[in-house]
Amino acid sequence: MADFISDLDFYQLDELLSPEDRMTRAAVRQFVQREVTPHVEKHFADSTFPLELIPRLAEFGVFGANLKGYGCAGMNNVAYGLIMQELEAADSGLRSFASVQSALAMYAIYAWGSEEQKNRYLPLMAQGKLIGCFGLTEPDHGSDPGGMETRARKDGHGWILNGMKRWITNGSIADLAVVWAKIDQGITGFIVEKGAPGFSTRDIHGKFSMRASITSELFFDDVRLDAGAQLPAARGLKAPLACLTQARYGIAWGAIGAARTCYQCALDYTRARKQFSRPLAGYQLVQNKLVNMLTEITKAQLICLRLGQMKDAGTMRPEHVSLAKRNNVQMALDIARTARDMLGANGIVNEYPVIRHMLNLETVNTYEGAYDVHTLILGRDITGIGAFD
Ligand code: TGC
Ligand code: FAD
Repeated sequence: MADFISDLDFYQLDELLSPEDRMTRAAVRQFVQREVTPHVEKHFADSTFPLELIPRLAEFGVFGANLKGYGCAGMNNVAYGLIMQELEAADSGLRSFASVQSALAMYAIYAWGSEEQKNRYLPLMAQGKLIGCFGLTEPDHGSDPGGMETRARKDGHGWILNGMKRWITNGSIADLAVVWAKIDQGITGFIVEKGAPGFSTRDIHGKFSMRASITSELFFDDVRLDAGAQLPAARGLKAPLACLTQARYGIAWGAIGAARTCYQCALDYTRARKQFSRPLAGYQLVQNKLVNMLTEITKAQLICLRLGQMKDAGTMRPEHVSLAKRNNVQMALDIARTARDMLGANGIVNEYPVIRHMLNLETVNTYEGAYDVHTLILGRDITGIGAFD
């Protein structure tokens, strides 16, 4: 089966990338084509995550790629975004694994952890020898994480943690969970290691989306934690939300990868498939769809490149990321749905990657701030009036 991984660059944005960034992208793209796409449909069908890829991803410096020190690659944010794009060109689940490890679990420790925590966990996480997950969402609190019910109470020098998290990527395969909980002073974060008495996980089955990704529930039943398990600088909802900004940044780039694959597949298919007198690509209605796809992908690429430059320059605000995540994921989902239609009956089988991407993107549109939550974040930013409740 062709992989449909494409190098679409209609506006010659490659000219704006450094040679090092282009080399990083080329290496990850080649890796994805050789070692991921040949097997990803089977993982999606079997609902398994390709664990064997973890050390290989670490060799490319993927985990914590844009963090400095502690064994991390210290790449710039454009290079990090390009990596996310190549991973998601194969499957959103692969990008999600890297996002959760890097932008959520590692970043939480990097931004809010003690020196001891950073030295203990980050080098091993960069090497893929320790896997992390990030527990914010609860069964009754998704878009409103501030309402969380998971609680930690002081017990001598340590803590006792009780509660539950749901929809947690990498949950059951993680060696450590970054868990957000309420204490008397507000919200804070804890590092809970696998095997801690009272900590258990259960995988969520029956997903039609993100099947090549593990999604779990986390349960905390009187879990006793040392004082050293708390992230000392994590005070208030701002701490987990700052991690989300990092992950949303990577998703905005990643979604372009999924869109690119669907576009390339629709282009190749309609050029080859004849109906009535000529190839489908020779009909005006089909060309209109292809041109709209190309236009939207090009706009998304421009948004991300500028966003990456602003992130590197330190001028990026969370609202800038909301615009990119909201636009690019909706764009990719629209392209995947249109591509699915353009393939006709072949659009529903796993001989082509389109329906897998389409189903995955339904999740990507929901997680890390649903589409309408980003609408409200941006609405509040431009009007000064919050419309959340
Ligand atoms: P709000 O009053 O807006 O904010 C509280 C404090 O946080 C600050 N802040 C942020 N800081 C950094 N980055 C952001 N994105 C921030 N958003 C807000 C804000 O300035 C304030 O600071 P301070 O100093 O004044 O205290 O809080 P709110 O309760 O009104 O909530 C606003 C809302 C709805 C935007 C927020 O709760 C939200 O983003 N909800 C969506 C939840 C979400 O995205 N969950 C994702 C869970 S993780 C996940 O899905 C992983 S998927 C796997 C993968 O990534 O691949
Ligand atoms: P809800 O908050 O119930 O929202 C449902 C709908 O209502 C959405 O369309 C939303 O836009 C809309 N809505 C909500 N509030 C408003 C409002 N005020 N005004 C108008 N409309 C509104 N979470 C983690 O913490 N860690 C993870 O690793 C993680 N991984 C995930 C992996 C998968 C596969 C999935 C599906 C989810 C994952 N999540 C994770 C959870 C994800 O972040 C939440 O699903 C998401 O934040 C939305 O929450 P919810 O599903 O409870 O939807």
